[in-house]
Amino acid sequence: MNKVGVVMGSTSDLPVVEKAINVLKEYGVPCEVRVLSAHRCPNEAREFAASARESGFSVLIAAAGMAAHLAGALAANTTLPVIGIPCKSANLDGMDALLATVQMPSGIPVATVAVDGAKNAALLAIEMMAITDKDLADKLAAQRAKDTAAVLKADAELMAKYQ
Ligand code: RP5
Repeated sequence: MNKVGVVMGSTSDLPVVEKAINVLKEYGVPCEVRVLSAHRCPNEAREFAASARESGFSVLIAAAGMAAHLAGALAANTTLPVIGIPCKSANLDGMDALLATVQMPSGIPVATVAVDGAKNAALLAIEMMAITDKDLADKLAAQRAKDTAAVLKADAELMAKYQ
């Protein structure tokens, strides 16, 4: 199976990014985790993205906060799908990173998840890999069924309590 690249702009993003890493591990999807800043080491970030396809990656996840250019900078240098996680920081509640990540120019897409939405970033990456992997698709469907059952159980309990 090909890998998912999980890249963050700083180790200060790791508490958020770990949620994505854990989901990828739960589904048995191999990942490589890197710290590569679009601003502090732009050459290394560019090289990583430019060689990602031949290095065996299928999807890249990029997490960054503040002027969050990492996902866009990676996307500019690869035609692999790039999923951006805007990370919340102290001053602007993540709105800065959200806009910097989501507002990509036409031709260079970044699939942006919610602020700190690391779990959905991992699930979206897995869904992309599941296009050609039936085992992964089955695991995703099983999890959806569990999630549905949990909501319906909570619904039945609430109805019983407040009837
Ligand atoms: C961004 O700036 C990083 O992704 C991080 O979210 C933010 C702050 O980085 P540090 O100053 O904590 O290294 O590039």
